[in-house]
Amino acid sequence: MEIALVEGDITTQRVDAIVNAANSSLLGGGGVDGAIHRRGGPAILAECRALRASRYGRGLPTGQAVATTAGELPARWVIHTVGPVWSASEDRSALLRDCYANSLRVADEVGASTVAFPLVSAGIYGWPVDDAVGQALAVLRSATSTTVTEARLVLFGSDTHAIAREVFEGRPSP
Ligand code: AR6
Repeated sequence: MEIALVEGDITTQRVDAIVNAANSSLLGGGGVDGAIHRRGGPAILAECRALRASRYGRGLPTGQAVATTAGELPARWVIHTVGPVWSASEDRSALLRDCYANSLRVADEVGASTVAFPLVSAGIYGWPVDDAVGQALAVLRSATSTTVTEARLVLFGSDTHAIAREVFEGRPSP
């Protein structure tokens, strides 16, 4: 699997699936979640509501992932995952890695070969960007039993992209 780092907006990516940093309600929010629902149109929310009614009455648990179609977005699928809220006192990184591993598994299930990921938990949920990149790469680099051929980490803004590139290339952050 090729791993690519790009600076940009995930809603414009031409890939089979984009991952959404959602919350357990699956009913939308701010950040990348807000952008995906805004640009993708109401079809995504309608499918999320149906998932709540059928499979996730108590919400999608942290670390899990589930797919809907992508409405008006260029992608075919949106894979919704719920990252953990950053905690300085508790190591929740296994849950963050679960988000990437489970999103890849769902991508396999829907037959998506190219997948774009945002930096899950690194916005409103407060995860430090360098560590969020490290957790993402730990999963993506060790993924062997997936049919995904390209995992694209989409960094929002030049600062985030610069930090991600340093982690990607193994350089210490300044
Ligand atoms: N494209 C790519 N990345 C983006 C975009 C975009 N259009 N917009 C923001 N980011 P966040 P979280 C980056 O806050 O921390 C929502 O309300 C952003 O700069 O979207 O997992 C949900 O409903 C950051 O690097 O997600 C939840 O309640 C990264 O995406 C909560 O926020 C993730 O930031 C989830 O918080």
